[in-house]
Amino acid sequence: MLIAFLLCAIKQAVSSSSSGITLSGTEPTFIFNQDDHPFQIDLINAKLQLGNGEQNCIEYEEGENIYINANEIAGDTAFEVENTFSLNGVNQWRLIHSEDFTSPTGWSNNANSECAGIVMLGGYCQFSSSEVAKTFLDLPSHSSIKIKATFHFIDAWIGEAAYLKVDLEGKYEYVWNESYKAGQASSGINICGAHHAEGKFSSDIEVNLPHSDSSLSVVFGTTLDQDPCDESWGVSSFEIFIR
Ligand SMILES: [Ca+2]
Repeated sequence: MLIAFLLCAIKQAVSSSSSGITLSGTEPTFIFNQDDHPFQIDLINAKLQLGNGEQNCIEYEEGENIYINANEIAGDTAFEVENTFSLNGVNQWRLIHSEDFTSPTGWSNNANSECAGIVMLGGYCQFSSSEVAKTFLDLPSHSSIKIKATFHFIDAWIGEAAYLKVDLEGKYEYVWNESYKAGQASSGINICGAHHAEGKFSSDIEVNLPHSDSSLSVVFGTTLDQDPCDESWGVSSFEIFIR
């Protein structure tokens, strides 16, 4: 009697179809009964669970979320997240834009150059007193923004300042600035441009801001006032993150 009941239950839960195996009936379970590596697929109230019967490694809720419980996600292809990626309930930063400036486009001045093996927007004999700006449109929904970049001080700066401005609710705000004096590098190394040593060739920029607009305008500039072949600057590794 018991065997007949089990066979009936299995027949109800698993029926073959032209394209594979169909699980049907109430809360069906498909069990891979391997002694050292048990595995089962459960469908419970439209939630699909994959695991070993005690712990689920993947749960899928129809129209809702996929939960992955794994120590490591690896593969030969990219792992891609289309929407918010959360860890322990905390939304993670998503990189939505990255520029290496090998072919700058959309900036108010798209000049680029290479110094010390680094390709940058602007650079020696390119940028001095003028600002360079770019507006990014159609950003995905977000409440915070993070801008990362590397600023390069080149040649004869004498205490002038570099800055990054961002359009926040219709008003440009200074969100980063830093100054540099070439005199502090009198025994320094000349690594870019003219004969003046670079005492602070690279300076990292990282700013986090409350921001929810679908567009973002950024402006890099300086208080330099001389020829760009005497004192200049560039920007590399520009990235925008949201969450
Ligand atoms: Ca130099």
